[in-house]
Amino acid sequence: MAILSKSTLKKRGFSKIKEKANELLNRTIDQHVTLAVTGLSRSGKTAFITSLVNQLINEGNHTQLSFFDPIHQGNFIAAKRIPQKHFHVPRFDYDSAMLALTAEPANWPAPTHGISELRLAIRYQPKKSLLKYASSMATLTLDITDYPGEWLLDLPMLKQTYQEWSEQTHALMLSEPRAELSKEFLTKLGDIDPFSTASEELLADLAQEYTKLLQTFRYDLGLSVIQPGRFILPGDLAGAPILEFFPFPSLEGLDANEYQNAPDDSFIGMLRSRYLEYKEQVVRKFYREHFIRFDRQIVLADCLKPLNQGKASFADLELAISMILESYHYGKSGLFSRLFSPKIDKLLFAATKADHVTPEQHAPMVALLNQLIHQNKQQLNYESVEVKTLAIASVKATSSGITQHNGQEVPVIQGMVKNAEQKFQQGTEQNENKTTTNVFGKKITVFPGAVPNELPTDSFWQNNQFNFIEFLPLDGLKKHHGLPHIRMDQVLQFLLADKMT
Ligand SMILES: Nc1nc2c(ncn2[C@@H]2O[C@H](COP(=O)(O)OP(=O)(O)OP(=O)(O)O)[C@@H](O)[C@H]2O)c(=O)[nH]1
Ligand SMILES: [Mg+2]
Repeated sequence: MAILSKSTLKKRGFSKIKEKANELLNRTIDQHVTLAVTGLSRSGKTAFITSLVNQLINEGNHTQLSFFDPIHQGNFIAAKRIPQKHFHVPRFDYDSAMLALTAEPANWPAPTHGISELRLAIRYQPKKSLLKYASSMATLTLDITDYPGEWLLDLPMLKQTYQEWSEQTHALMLSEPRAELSKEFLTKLGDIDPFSTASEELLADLAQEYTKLLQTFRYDLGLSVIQPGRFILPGDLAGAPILEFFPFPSLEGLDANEYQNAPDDSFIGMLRSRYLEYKEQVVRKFYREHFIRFDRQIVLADCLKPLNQGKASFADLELAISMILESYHYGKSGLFSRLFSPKIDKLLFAATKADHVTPEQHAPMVALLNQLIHQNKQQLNYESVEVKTLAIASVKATSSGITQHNGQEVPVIQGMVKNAEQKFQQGTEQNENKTTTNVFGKKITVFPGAVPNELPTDSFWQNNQFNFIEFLPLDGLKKHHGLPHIRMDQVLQFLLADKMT
């Protein structure tokens, strides 16, 4: 039997104590963050999560994260993907997103339609926290959840009866730009006796028509206030009867008693019970099962597209943001706090696609987003939630520079145009001589316009036109290199740095 020296025994004893202390501290010190990423469809959630994961797992390999203290101060060690916590929630498809970005020619990841999750283990060296006495290495587990911002638009429904919701939605459908498109649907509803026995088939057809209208509002008119949000992004509820209802226009004039006593199998009775079921089984369930678990939230907003699409689209974004904010309205009187017990302690609002504009426009972008968020500041009470706004590009697709125009220096950006194919077919002046075989090779240099630094007024809309162009990702991106970005390091600093000291 080998005889161990006194010093070896001492060392062993010490490492045992260290192990025990580490175990204890791992249990007591919070080393887990659940980060939720949301935003309306096409706001940039998939690109954002892909970039965030990419920056962390490839740190040191062409990454630029100098404003993220754990890297700047040298305590970041490495990060890797590990199996997610909830097996019943779809996995965030990082690999497909990276495949699209690194393809030749490069492309954006495909749109997603529901909730997904991804888990990272981040190794770091504790320098300040108590952990440094116990271990030279600690692990921060980061759970990231991607979910459609449209789902948050449904929160206000929880405090509305079917009648109230119908009245409010009807009013919206009577005002432009929705009115013209809604006419036919509203006329059809006007012909129905709400107390007559419902036909399931007719209900299903009308619900489908209402869903189509919502899709047109969102995708053709660029409007943001879509209720119920699940109708255009149903996730796993696609085709379920719980989504087969719609607002009924003429409830205002109904006798309250008559409405209350409407038989369950009447049109109004069926619509009302499906509405109630939707609130319970879809809206409330999402908040109960997912939302209350989130520690930190990032809300992404594409303010440039609504600016491009004009006054109505921008006004609708304003309204949608105020509806989304209800989920973070933590005041004692806030609906949300009364219904649930949220625990979010940091909330980041990011204006995405900052690479669509020249760098000096980033400050107005942030100012504009701040106004969108804080215009009802008096009513908003975030209490213990720390809030920040940033202009970011998760995957930078342009380069910026200065050009001379009429003897003056003009800031410009350069990138590959996304829908060059359409422009080619229309035969715009620059490309008349080219063929469509080179559609993805069209590089353009532009000054896309100035971003207003406050909410645009009527006269502003009359005098200004925006032309923020969509770009393709840069060619030549590599799977194991950090993706080019704008301010992703500041995002990480705000969301994670305090957990890695
Ligand atoms: N130039 C640039 N474009 C971006 C960036 N992020 C997103 N985009 C553009 O915005 C589109 C939508 O981005 P996604 O990340 O798919 O947005 P999403 O919120 O996940 O969209 P849904 O899955 O449809 O809800 C992309 O296809 C790109 O055209 C960015 O950082 N820079
Ligand atoms: Mg997506």
